[in-house]
Amino acid sequence: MRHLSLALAIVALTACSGESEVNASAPSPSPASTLAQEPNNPLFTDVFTADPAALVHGDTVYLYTGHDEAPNNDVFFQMHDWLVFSSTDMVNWEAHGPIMKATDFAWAKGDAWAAHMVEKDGTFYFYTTVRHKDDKPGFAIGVATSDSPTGPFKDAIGKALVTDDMTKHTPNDWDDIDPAIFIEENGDTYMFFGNLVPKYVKLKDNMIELDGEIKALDLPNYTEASWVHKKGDNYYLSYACEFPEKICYAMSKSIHGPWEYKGILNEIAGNTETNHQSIIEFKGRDYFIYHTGAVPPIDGKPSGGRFRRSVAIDPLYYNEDGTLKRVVMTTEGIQP
Ligand code: FUB
Repeated sequence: MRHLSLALAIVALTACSGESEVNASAPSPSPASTLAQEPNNPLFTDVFTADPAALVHGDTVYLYTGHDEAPNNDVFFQMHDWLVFSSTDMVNWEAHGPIMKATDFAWAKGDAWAAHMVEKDGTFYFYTTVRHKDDKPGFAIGVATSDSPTGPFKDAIGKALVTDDMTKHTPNDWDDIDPAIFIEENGDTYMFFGNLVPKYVKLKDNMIELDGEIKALDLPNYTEASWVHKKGDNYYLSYACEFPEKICYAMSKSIHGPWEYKGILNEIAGNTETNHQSIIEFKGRDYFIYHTGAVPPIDGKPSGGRFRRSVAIDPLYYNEDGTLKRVVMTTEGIQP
């Protein structure tokens, strides 16, 4: 891919200068020549990936992504399955292929939107957004399980965990999307989700049933993409805000809030108006994982963009008081 970028840049430079041949003896600027280091963002250029959800398991990070397959950026999302990649250094990634398709949920029509993986007692639980069949129209949340982080995953309950008719906060049929799971140290587990109205609900110990009512939260400019993590005694709820989407965040001393809004964590990412973040600590460093539309046209195909997104990673830094420093999105990404 880097070679291809270089070739494309040379072709473009030649075209702009009106020269008909590349002068092999002249120094030719390349994308890499503007960087001090190799470009590691986006992570993958042979497949479009979106909505990252990373799971740290032992000495490995498993990165689950949506899979953008829209033929160009004029059509809507075409997302049929979810992919997984793994790394032990956040630089080198191994692709393991799809873990399941949206239609593996027999009750789902398709639309493999954002998901989240957690592990409990040796079982991997994959919570995800899909479009439900017409008996319960609208987007829904399902849960699938496996004894391996790379799957295969199977529907754990044979029906949706959350359907559109279970919440009435907005008239939209896509307002129950983007599950994000947080497991407390005592094992209590909560699922955050929503579009326009953020919501959360406790899960039973079996991880596959709701335990109580779905509650709405009040977070400024909330759009979607909740993600909850904890550092020290601070809880962080980050989310896509406004549209085009930035990533904003709030902090609390309890999973139940109150959540204090802290502002923008990441600005609008290049060439896509959605965003979706994942925040992890791995081997003593903190990471912010997101998507951009930054893949250039390859082999004459349409470039990355709003429906052809690509996952990227940059470091995340905390201030002394626990607040988060604004993310700096880079082309270099994570270096060895
Ligand atoms: O990828 C489809 C949808 O776009 C996700 O569910 C949202 O978070 C947004 O990224």
